[in-house]
Parts: sequence; structure tokens; C-alpha cells
Amino acid sequence: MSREMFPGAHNTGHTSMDIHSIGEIGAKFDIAGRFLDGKLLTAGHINDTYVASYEVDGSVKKYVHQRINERVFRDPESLMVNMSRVLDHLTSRWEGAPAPRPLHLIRTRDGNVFCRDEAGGFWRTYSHIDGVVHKTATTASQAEAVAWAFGMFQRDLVDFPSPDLSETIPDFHDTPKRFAVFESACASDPQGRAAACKREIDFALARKSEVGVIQDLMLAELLPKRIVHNDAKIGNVVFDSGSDAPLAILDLDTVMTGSLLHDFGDLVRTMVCGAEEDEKLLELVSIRESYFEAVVRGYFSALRGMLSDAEKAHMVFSGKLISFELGLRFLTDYLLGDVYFKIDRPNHNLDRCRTQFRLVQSLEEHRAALDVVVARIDAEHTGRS
Ligand code: GN1
Ligand code: MG
Repeated sequence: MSREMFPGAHNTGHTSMDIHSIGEIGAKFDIAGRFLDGKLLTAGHINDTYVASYEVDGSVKKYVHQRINERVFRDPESLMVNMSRVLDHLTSRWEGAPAPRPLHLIRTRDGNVFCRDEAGGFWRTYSHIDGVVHKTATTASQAEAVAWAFGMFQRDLVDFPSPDLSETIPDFHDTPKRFAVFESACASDPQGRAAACKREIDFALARKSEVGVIQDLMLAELLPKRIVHNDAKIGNVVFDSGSDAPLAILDLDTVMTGSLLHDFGDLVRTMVCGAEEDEKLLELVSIRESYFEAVVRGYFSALRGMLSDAEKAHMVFSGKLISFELGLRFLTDYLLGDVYFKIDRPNHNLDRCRTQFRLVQSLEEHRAALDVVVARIDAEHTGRS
């Protein structure tokens, strides 16, 4: 799609670089093999990701080359320090399948975990994991497996040594700050789009009083600070293609200090509803109670006694808050002219916002029933211990 179709846009979606250039990137990394080809993956909203094949000793081996978006990640070197530390720690804890295997970073020929290309682009590489990635859960056991995998991730990082990880994106899940940015985008309305999304703006404004709930509990130290993934969506898990076994967790760019509820909220957001993140048919956007139960079960079984009372009390709310926060971010980006998330069509960010807000509404409608589910599973676990 051409830039002209999105007047004022800075982010026109996924544009693939030529295969030869991908081979040149690959040549900078310590890969023993002959470059065969490379393919752009279009699932992510931020970085540029390519899967490249190499011939190694007569067989084909795949690697992932990824260019970091430096408009979003302003300090990619610190990001890579975070990522290496987290992967080293997870690797030292890994006891084999069925727990997801930590990613394996490939160093450059001069021993670094990243390189720059001639245009200044910042690249890293890791071994490709053969398997499948789903955008939504199609069975409750899949949802349980993903929640368990992120629970194990959380559990393995509980004794992560100091110093603290760098903040790769400051205030990433600070919903009140996200709300303030949204309000200022409404006020400035630089693209003249506010009138087209008045309903969504009103929906957001009506929920202003709730945006600080988790942030305030964290500031008051009533919610424990932990190291969390911060993008705990099903699309960041690679499954074994023949089963529901989670092979690996992807995308450690936003692993930072935060509340575990930020991850739990994303698990709810991406698996309790059967529709994709940008589903246009809003009647398809509603929650499935049995999948919610599966998510809670998977998370509890990995974390066992680790969850605090305040965390348990806000699990249902976190699903709503994280869906709301992401809807708000999509809406803000729409108002600002699609400058942050990659879009594949005009109004894509507005469609994504509508889907998230419909999910918020559905979670509000089912809140009481979902709270009962958390209490029941908690009681089962307490009874067992
Ligand atoms: C973005 O690029 P990707 O798909 O990993 C975003 C997350 C959102 C997610 C929604 C750095 O992640 O916060 O939850 O899209 N990442 C960043 O799919 O903003
Ligand atoms: Mg991500």
C-alpha cells in the first residue's frame, strides 16, 4: 500500500526488504551455512521480522533476523542487555519440556548480540523455533497451556538478580499516563479524526475513574513488583504443530518490572475472546467463560502459592484494564495519524480499538461470574496445599 493512501501517516505497515539485503544481515552473524532465502513475517506491530533459511551440512536451518523499531525502543542496546540477562536466567532455570524453552540468541561474528546495517538499522538474530503461532485460542486446553507457560516464565524470574532491568519503554503499563496522552490527542486532534470516533472517545472518558486502580495499588506497595513479560498474548507463544504444547515464548522486548496482573490481563484479552484483535464483526467479540476458567487454571497451576491476595482479587479486573488500555492506545494512535502501530488498511487502529472496547464491555457484563471462577479455583488450590 502506498503512503498516499494514509495522509499524514508515518507508519505505513509492513514493507519487505529485498532478499539479498537479508542475506547481508545474516552474514554479520555467526551462522555456519549458506544463505538460501528470507521471508518477512507480518504478525508484529512494531519491529521488522524475517525468517531466513540457510543450508547447513546438507540440511536447512532457519534463523530469525529482527530489526528493532527505534522510534519505539529508544535505547536498543539496553534492551539487548535486558534480553540477554533474562534469557541467561531462564536458561539456568530450564528443566526441559514441557516448560517452554528459552530463545537462543546468535552472536555476531565479532561477539555482540546485535549489529547495525549500512543504513544504521539495529539487528539481532535468534534460532528459529519450528512450530505454529495462533492469534486466538481455539481450544480451552490451548488457553490453559499458554497461561501455564507465562506462569512458568513468571515463576522462573522470581529470583532474578539485581540490578533492575532497564525500562525499555518508560511507563509502559502506566494506564493513567496513557489516558493523559489520549486526552491530549483528543484536544489537539491533529488529523481532524475526533468527530469520526466520538462514540469510542465517550466510551473511554466514561471509564476514566478506573484507569489508576492497578497503578495506585503498585505505588502503595499493595501489589508486588515483579519481572513480567508485558506482552503476554497467545501470539507470542510457539506451539508444537502436532499438539497444544508450548515450545517457546517470544518477544522479550518489554520484559520489565511491573505487576503480574499486566501479564494476566493480556492472557485474558487474547484468549478468553475467540475473535482476533482487529475483528470487524463486533458480534463475534464476546467472552467464553470456559476459556477464562482454563486461563485461571493454567496460571494458578504454574504459580501455585505465589499469588498474593491483592493479585487474586484483581485478576478479572486486569483483563478489562489491559483490554481497555490497548483499545485506548489504538484510539490514540488513530487520532494522531497512525504513527505507532503498523497498519494494514485505513482505519485499522480504529477497528482494533472498537474490538478491544467491545471486549471491555463483555468483561464488564460477565464480571461477577468470572470472579466466582477465580474464587473457586483459588479454593481448590488452597484446599490442596
Ligand atoms: C504490540 O509488536 P507486537 O505485536 O509484539 C505492542 C503491545 C501490544 C500488542 C498488541 C512495544 O506488540 O504492547 O499489546 O502489540 N508492543 C509495543 O498486539 O507497543
Ligand atoms: Mg511485543
